[in-house]
Amino acid sequence: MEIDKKINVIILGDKGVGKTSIFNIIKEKASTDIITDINDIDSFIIKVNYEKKNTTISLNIKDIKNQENFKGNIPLQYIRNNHIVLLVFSNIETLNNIKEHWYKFNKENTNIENSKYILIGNKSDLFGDERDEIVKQGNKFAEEIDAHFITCSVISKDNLDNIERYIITEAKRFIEEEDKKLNEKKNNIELKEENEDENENNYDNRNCCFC
Ligand SMILES: Nc1nc2c(ncn2[C@@H]2O[C@H](COP(=O)(O)OP(=O)(O)OP(=O)(O)O)[C@@H](O)[C@H]2O)c(=O)[nH]1
Ligand SMILES: [Mg+2]
Repeated sequence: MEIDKKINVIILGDKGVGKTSIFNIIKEKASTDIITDINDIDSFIIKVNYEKKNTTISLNIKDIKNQENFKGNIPLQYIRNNHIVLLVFSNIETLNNIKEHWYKFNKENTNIENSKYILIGNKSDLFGDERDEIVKQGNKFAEEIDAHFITCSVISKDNLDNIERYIITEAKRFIEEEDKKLNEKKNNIELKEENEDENENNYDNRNCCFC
């Protein structure tokens, strides 16, 4: 039977870096309309077949509306259960805020172990003289946090397909890691039970020799 795995994806980054524009680009492939939460969060679902695991993945993509700035109050319930985090910036200053604030903010408040990150340098059409530095620093930080790094532009349509592609790759990676952890746990329990059985047998045999 097919199982449905739900993967939550949130878009974080400074005000105005292009989060909603990216959300709308990904939305073009969505299986549902946008659902607006009373608490100012927009979301939609993309369904993806994961044949290897006989599973359908429901990617629940979320965008926070009316965000003021980093200090603005983002309710922590939005941050708790995300398996994948898109960290969006658009220049060196907003990249620094990803490193100093957004990444830590997510790390400190999430309940998900091993959440996956995709670092997105948007507005590549406006990088100008900062381009080389953005690419250098983006690659370095992505390596530090085990993330994919892409630059893109919603305006010039540069590299946009790769955003969805990476989200799907990371969703599969998350599911594989979770399955591996579950199997290891199961194997450990079985091994423990086997050892216990063996000890019991040894005990019975010993008793037998004494009688
Ligand atoms: N030049 C350029 N402008 C862009 C790009 N992406 C978004 N913009 C513009 O940047 C502005 C802000 O984009 P949004 O998508 O609203 O940014 P946001 O991060 O959702 O902003 P908040 O929700 O206010 O935090 C808009 O005027 C967009 O048209 C891009 O790739 N290049
Ligand atoms: Mg927005």
